[in-house]
Amino acid sequence: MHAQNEPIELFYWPTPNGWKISIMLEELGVPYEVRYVNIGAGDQFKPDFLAIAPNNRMPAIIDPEGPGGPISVFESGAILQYLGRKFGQFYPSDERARVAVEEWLFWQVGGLGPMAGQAHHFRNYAPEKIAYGIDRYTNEVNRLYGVMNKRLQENRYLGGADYSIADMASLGWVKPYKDQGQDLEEFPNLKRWFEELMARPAVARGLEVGKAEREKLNLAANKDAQAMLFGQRARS
Ligand SMILES: N[C@@H](CCC(=O)N[C@@H](CS)C(=O)NCC(=O)O)C(=O)O
Repeated sequence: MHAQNEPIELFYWPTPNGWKISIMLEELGVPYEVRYVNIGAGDQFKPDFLAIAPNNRMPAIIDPEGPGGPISVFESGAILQYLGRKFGQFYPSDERARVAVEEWLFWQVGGLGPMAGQAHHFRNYAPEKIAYGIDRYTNEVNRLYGVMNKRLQENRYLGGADYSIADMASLGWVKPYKDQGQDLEEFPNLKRWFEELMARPAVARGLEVGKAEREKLNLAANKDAQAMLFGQRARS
């Protein structure tokens, strides 16, 4: 595996999108340093962060040992691919296997993540309980869980036979399944996958990163953080 001498900087907050990268870095066992981006306090709008992550969303990384010099990467999927390519792990180089991993990686980034995020919002954070929004996103997450469950009936992992960045991407979004109104008993293959992954020591370490910070923020009760995160419009 490629050696990493200087630590990778991880711009991070402990949420499902942040966990993808803390898990990957723990799985790789490469040195990294966490730079907390407290999204409830507005750190995502600081100019230094926007310079590497123009979408004002974490995670992002800076690899001081990038190709030809330091490189920054934003968007969790792009970060997972970058790290997988660089270290030659959890992202197969065989084209067929790679395509399967990419299918499920993009499925998570474009589907499971946004839909589960909306389910969290309408179920747990919206100031009014809007039945239409709750039902729409709870049902869509249920459909997506069904898609994963079917895939995992014939494949041990989402990408196929091997554990990959596609699994790391989805795990953090299944972890809060109760907040999405889901019951894993309905999805036995997904439950088997979830329990296997949660038992991996590197996954446990990745999920621990910044846990205390997350508990301090308590978004459901923190009106200032909600004002920072909800109702954003274009900024000049
Ligand atoms: N598509 C992005 C989504 C990242 C994202 O939504 N991050 C959230 C936390 S889970 C965030 O930074 N929110 C800050 C904000 O809403 O201002 C990715 O996969 O990296």
